[in-house]
Amino acid sequence: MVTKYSAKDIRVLEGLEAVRKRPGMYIGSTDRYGLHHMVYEVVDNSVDEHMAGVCNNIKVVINKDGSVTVEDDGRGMPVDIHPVYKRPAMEIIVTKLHAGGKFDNKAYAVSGGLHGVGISVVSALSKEMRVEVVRDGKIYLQSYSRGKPKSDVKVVGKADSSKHGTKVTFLPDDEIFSTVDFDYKTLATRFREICFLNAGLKIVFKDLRGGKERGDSFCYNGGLLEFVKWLNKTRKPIHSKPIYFKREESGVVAEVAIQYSDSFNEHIQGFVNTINTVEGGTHVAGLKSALTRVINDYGTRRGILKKGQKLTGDDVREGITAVISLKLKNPQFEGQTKTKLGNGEVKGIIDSMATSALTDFLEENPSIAKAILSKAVSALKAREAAKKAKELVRRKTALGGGGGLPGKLADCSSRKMELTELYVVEGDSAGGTAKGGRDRETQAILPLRGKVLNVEKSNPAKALSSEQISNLITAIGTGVGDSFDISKLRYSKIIIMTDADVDGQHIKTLLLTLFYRYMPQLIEEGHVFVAVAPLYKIRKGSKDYYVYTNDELKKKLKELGGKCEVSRFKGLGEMNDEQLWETTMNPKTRRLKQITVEDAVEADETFSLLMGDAVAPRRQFIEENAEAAEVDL
Ligand code: 0R9
Repeated sequence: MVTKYSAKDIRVLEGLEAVRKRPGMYIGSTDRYGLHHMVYEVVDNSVDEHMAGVCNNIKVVINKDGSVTVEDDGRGMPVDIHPVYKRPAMEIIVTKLHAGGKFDNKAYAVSGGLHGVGISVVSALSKEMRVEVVRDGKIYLQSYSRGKPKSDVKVVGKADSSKHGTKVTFLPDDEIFSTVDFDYKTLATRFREICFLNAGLKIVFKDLRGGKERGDSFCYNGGLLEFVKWLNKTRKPIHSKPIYFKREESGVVAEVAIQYSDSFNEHIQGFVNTINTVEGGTHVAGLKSALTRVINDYGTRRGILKKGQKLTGDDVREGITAVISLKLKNPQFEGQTKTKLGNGEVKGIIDSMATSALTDFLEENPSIAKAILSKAVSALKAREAAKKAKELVRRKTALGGGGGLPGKLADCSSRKMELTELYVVEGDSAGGTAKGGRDRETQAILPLRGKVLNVEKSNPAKALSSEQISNLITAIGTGVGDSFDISKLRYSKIIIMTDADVDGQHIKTLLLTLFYRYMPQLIEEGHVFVAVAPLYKIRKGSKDYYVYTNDELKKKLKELGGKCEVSRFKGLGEMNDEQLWETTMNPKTRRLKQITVEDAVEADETFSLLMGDAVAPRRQFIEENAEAAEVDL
């Protein structure tokens, strides 16, 4: 039935009620993303205070009861009586929704925060909130519940007159959020990023939840310079001093740090007003075009490039790690997740600014310039070799019959792309079981033997000519890199199915990195999935049941009653055709996790860590994740 609204049904939502009715409009969503956003929103207030030059320390604590406390040493929220509302400013800031987000835009030269909706939204979506302000020798306090004050602002004590700051504690409302369980790593990663982007700002982070106690402290006086070095910690840099510049033009302040490593990939991170522009945008485009031009010009001028030899963008970015951070007044965010900078004028501004800054840098640092050019020239040579190798593969498949598909592939019979799925399966034995269990019409199986070639450490020619990878690429049909063509995609879902152990995790990371590096559009358009394997097997009598989470295990045991044997599910190889079909392949009962660009970026980072040259961080990662790898996916 279609509901029709007439004028009398439309009620103008007022104030924070609107936020509780449509939380997604204000914080993006009510899942874990929105939950963590609540913390960012509060911390952003403190960061704004740092940008105004009056706050150096922020403390964030996840309390035992799951609430979060954020404390800063800024001026303290104003508490004087607001001339229009006749209430203390602090109460207005926390309880009134303000169009455009911030209460007083004048206070901020440039404001951070993805949604920038302000602390009143956090208050509306919290069961309880408490704000304490230290100013002018007094401590002020007000508490709220679901956005409504529980009492007036009160002076609750005296403070040293040199002390000042704001302390906010909030407990997210479990009636609004699907989860209220904060993830330490997610928050810590964002705090680290904030500190790299705001040189000198210190964030102390603590988790006091029972059994999970931990903490970190972030402060980087070197800012972006330290950021690129940190990003490169798992790689081998080819020059120790990063390229660095900070310039202002037409109201845009840009800071850029670049350091090349011996890796074969590019890692460029863009930020606008401290927001991570995961999808890139005009600032990144401007930097890339300047890089290509400047490096080509330098190479030609110095006779490093032969006549007619021209480096492509990919050549000059091979092995690059770069961070570009912009401060600008009216950023326009576009894209699927609103993390792509859209301001058209920015491209030209950054291009011209970076062209002059990079030219200066190369002229002043000839040995670094030489190292970068020699890297780019070998990329050019590898690209030419890869082209030849690709042509060879193409010719081989054209002559090979069977439509050129790899022999290992058990293809499906339907050619209706929208219906078909490719299962990429770890190992020949699980591959065999999957072949037996599948729906032959719509599900194709490609078994992968052993570990997929390490993409980060191989140049493209080697990666693409390895048998495993060329089989996978041929099966998918689209081609890779410049010749990628989505219209040739042979399956609408590409599903990675690996064991839930460390090896499986490894192969999954490798495959995601491969897709991210060579066929990113597959991920962007939602074609890549991971099959979630069950966590436990329950045996009652002669019947087996599979469950995916600890909660489901408890529920199922209760439901079954009596004597049951529970075992940790070890690998796909444990199941027969029918069981594999029921648990991981039947579209009606299976669980798939769709891979997002963020997942791929995370895999890419994990990958560098696992494959890079730095041993200590790799060992730490494996130790930290050994158990997680068994439980996750
Ligand atoms: C722990 C989280 N911190 C905050 O939420 C926080 C907000 C805030 C703030 C100011 C200083 N510190 C803060 N911490 C502030 C003070 C003054 C001017 N601008 C900002 C001042 O003393 O003149 N404010 C956030 C919003 C506002 N203040 C206001 F301007 F809207 F009032």
